[in-house]
Amino acid sequence: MFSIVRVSPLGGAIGWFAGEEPFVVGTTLLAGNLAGNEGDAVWIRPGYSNLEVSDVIVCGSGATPFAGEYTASGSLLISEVCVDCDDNGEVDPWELLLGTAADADGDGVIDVCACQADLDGNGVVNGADLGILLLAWGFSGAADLDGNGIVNGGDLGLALLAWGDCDG
Ligand SMILES: [Ca+2]
Ligand SMILES: [Ca+2]
Ligand SMILES: [Ca+2]
Ligand SMILES: [Ca+2]
Repeated sequence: MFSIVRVSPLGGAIGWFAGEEPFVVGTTLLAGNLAGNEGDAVWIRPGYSNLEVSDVIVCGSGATPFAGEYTASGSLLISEVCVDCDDNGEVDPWELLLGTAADADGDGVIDVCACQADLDGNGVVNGADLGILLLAWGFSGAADLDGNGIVNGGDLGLALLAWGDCDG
């Protein structure tokens, strides 16, 4: 038998207490979870290792998204920030997993955001845009490429990913 505290496609946390039978968590987004104790997104009771995650995205969780042993099949993406570069309220990797957003060049940045890092709009992401981003460091605004409310290292990473000509 098992007990699931809460599983939902958008926001939820899983507690795996005593499953005798293997259980698969498939195609699930766990966004923005915090646990009072440990296992901010998923907690597995010590001694059990039969929880399987398959095509799961965990983002915006506390410091320890997983506590306990689990097996991963399919894809498992764990990231600190729930990136939503197009501000449509949907976590981008989740959109890519579901196929509701396109990423033609497969770099993990959805196509509509390909040129978002071109902050001065001249068709190329280069040092000038980096300068604008650094000026906005610590603030919100257009340079907040991942939409987490602050311009910081995550946005710098996205700008570097988009470096060069805008071709999307
Ligand atoms: Ca999005
Ligand atoms: Ca892309
Ligand atoms: Ca530019
Ligand atoms: Ca940001």
